[in-house]
Amino acid sequence: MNLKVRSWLSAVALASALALTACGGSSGGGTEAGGGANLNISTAGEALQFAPAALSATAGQQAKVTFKNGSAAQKHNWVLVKGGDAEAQKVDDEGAAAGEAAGYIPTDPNIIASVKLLNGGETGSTSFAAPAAGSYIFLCTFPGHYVAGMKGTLTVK
Ligand SMILES: [Cu+2]
Repeated sequence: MNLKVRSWLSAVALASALALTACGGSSGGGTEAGGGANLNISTAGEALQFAPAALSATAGQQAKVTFKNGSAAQKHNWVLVKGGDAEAQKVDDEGAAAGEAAGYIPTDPNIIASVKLLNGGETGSTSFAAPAAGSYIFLCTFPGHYVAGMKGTLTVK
């Protein structure tokens, strides 16, 4: 190996070391650190209601929803929808059509996030990036529950 090649290799090694240092430095300043929202929700006992029925988050924030089915006997899920009552009703109808094998959760472009169908006493969770500022409906798509009032609002600021 001649001197010219050797010095070139040293330069490459040095550049690599500097690049690694630079990467390490910038990742420490990430916006993700400790910025997530942990949102806990349950049901109002055996009632077909979420408790609380209002959640809030900040746009773009990583949100984790942990849903505990507080009922002993009823199955429930948690589905967050983009849009208004019409979109929520459509998702509810599609959920019923999807059936229990799908956890009553359909494939619909307006679904932002969901927690699977839970048996009584079970807990499930979902993580997602909070959408743009606005008001979003969440509902349980187990047949008959949304119509009975099993819904709530996620307010994104
Ligand atoms: Cu339900």
